[in-house]
Amino acid sequence: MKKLIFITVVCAFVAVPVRADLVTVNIDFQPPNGALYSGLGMVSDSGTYWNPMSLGSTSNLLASDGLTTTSIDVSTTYSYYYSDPGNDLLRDRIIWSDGSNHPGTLSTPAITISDLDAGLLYDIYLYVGHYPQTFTIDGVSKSLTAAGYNQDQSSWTEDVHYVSFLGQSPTGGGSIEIDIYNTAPTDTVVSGMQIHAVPVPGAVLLGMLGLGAAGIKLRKFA
Ligand SMILES: [Ca+2]
Ligand SMILES: [Ca+2]
Repeated sequence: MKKLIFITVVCAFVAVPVRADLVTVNIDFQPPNGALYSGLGMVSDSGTYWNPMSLGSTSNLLASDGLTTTSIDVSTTYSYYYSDPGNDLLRDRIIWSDGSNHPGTLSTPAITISDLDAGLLYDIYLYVGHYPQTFTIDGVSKSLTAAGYNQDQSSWTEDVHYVSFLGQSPTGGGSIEIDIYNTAPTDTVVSGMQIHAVPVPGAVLLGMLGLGAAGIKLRKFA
């Protein structure tokens, strides 16, 4: 019986497609030394750590546990930043151009995520306070209407406080590019981003098949 339990445990570990690199990386875009958000986003992940990021690029971002160093790098072409009172994620942002109103201003790509695992898919969540925005990934555009700076995570609503792009496939080089357009006469901004790795559907299927095969073997042992 002990042998059977041992085999069951081993097969479970082999079959379930848990990967150490299935991480979530959170970024709070803000001025240098801004008020760093700590808490949940809208991704299904219990981590509460958010990497602070201002202009330029940041390498080897920490996972949402605040401890694990990832390979993931982010660079932006934003050129300005600003902060208002409110929720620590939504209240501060980086801005395309000089912070005045720039209707129709386009930055391509505004954000480049690189050194991703080309064998995984990624859910990308983008957060903004106050300013309506349109984000585009791989030819698909999503808009948010934005609300004030003060609402906390329990009130965040898709297409108002954030947009999500699920199951994005990186390029062969491991990159995902994000464009930003402003659809109203307002600043082009971003306040936060979550990058959440998910297994490709085929890997899940293989895992289930593996578990099924293990079950057949176990019945033979019994
Ligand atoms: Ca912040
Ligand atoms: Ca922010």
